[in-house]
Amino acid sequence: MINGISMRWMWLVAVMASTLMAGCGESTQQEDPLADVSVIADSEPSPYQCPQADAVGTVGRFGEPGTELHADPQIDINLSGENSTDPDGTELTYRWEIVERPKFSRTFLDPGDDVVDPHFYLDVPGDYRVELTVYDEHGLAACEPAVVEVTAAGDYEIQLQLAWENIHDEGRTANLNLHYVHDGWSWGNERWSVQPGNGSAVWGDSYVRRQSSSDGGAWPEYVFHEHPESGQRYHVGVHHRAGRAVGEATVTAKFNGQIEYVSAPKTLEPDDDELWYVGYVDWGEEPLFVEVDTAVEHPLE
Ligand SMILES: [Ca+2]
Ligand SMILES: [Ca+2]
Repeated sequence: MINGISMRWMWLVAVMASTLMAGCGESTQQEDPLADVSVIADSEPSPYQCPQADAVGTVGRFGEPGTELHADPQIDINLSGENSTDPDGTELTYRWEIVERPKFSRTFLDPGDDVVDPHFYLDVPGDYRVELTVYDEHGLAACEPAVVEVTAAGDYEIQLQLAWENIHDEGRTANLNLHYVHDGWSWGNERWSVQPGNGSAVWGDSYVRRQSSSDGGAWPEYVFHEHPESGQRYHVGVHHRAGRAVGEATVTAKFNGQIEYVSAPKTLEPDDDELWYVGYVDWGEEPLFVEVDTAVEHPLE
């Protein structure tokens, strides 16, 4: 028989043991909050509760915060984990990770993966999934990670992508520029083309916008064209700005989200005078991309 006093002693020893084990975790977590999670998790009963991760993202600077976002490519997603909480009231640390991204994406969390509110750039159209795990002061991980999913759409009637590799670059990057011009007008016309000197245009009921990376690096450039005019023709070109590395360019045309045309890779030398006339879009009942693939005289940018 175990009397009442022995029972109370056994209970006290058990509580002291679990408190000591938890105390070990607390004393070492300062060096690495991830290292001793298993120690805490295995100690029963734990006096601590796992924190709750909460993550939201905002498209650009003024969007509505959410967890399932739709955005144009080439815009920033601003993340926030500030609504994460710990039932024990301890300070939290943050660990973000981009766990899914589209092919060719090179985006990263800026200024880092361990701040409460990093941001990242949708460099390529497609699906992104970001997870946030928070850790409390005892090193205990969130019960489950919080998730933000982003679809960088591009479900425009006409979407053009210019991507390129830098070759023979000796550390330099090629700066290629995508051009798109309404039929009947010259390359570089300020109202009837989009190019480095003109980022958007309204042609009839249609709206055209050009997106490019500001760093001149090997990130894709895009033209998005909403509501193109039926029966109209639009020309597509690529210019390699002078004084930079050689670039090997590929142009892709999507109609209504489906790939319609992919060019063969094209090597472009730095040159001020020539533009690679890739081809043209004939927008009608059955839209076509017609390849031309020739060099034409290039206007000033
Ligand atoms: Ca806790
Ligand atoms: Ca460019």
